[in-house]
Amino acid sequence: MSTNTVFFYDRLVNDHNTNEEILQDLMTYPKAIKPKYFYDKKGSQLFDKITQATEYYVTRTELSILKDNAESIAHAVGDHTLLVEYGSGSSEKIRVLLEAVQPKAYMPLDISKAHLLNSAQKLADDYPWLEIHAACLDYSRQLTLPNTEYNHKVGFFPGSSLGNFEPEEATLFLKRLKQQLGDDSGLIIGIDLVKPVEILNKAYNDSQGITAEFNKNVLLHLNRLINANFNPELFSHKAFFNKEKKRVEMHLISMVDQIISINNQKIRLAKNESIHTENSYKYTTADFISLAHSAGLACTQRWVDDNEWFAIFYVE
Ligand code: AVJ
Repeated sequence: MSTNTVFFYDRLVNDHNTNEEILQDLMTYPKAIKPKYFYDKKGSQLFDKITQATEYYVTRTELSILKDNAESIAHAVGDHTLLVEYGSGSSEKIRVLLEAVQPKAYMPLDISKAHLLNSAQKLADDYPWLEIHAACLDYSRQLTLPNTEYNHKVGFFPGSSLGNFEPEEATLFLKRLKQQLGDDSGLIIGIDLVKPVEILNKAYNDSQGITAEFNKNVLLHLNRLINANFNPELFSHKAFFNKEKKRVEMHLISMVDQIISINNQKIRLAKNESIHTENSYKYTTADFISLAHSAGLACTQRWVDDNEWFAIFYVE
């Protein structure tokens, strides 16, 4: 029996503009699908499976940094806090922070409604003392946070999801986070660091094919969202580290010449043509500090693992 209720805010807008934007990205050359569309119910489940894959060091490494430095992070965060998580997914990492920080309230934000509700309810059961405000929304859009009584807001943006943005977009995004969180705020941000290319390539080409399935699943999501008829079996998964741009790129490669119908429009894909589905930018510590700086933010602390594969920064 649960006595701790979750306040829920449904703010996901899937409007005409969204569909137009998806269509535009598929009609320009090179074709692209924004990575936020990975996360339908199935996609969120597949992502959770990726985080368990041996080759995908990202989640495991970040979690170990959180655990090893929980006290120090809690000290940076301070008291009387509202923790706001951008892209909360299964809300697993936050557990470490909840225990160390003992915040007043927690506000998970996620684009995937079923996943968000599930995770928030589990958390409410496990932490009866915690006030939870869950908001289903697309955090890449302009937004105002649901109103609460807490002024000291600290953002948690884990997993290196910042890497999905182009560096210029990332700067604007960090500026916006600061505005959303207010004057008396801080930000805990997880950043995947530049590392040897073999490790990166393996992490996005796991041997069980989970990442490939995750990549192809975006097509099934679009089929429902914009009434398209993609057949995922006619695409192959491609992921590699682009050294010049310091990013892992994911693509879906059309294995045949084909025509996709989307509502009453037709889109042609040549054999071997790519749909670019994700960039995952990797940063050096210096790169990230200067990115934060360009957003008007200062990095006051950094926590890393022994290999320096991943870093968690506190920015103010
Ligand atoms: C959730 C964006 C951080 O880029 O590593 C994992 C997504 N894509 N495997 C990442 C992802 C392929 C992930 N982020």
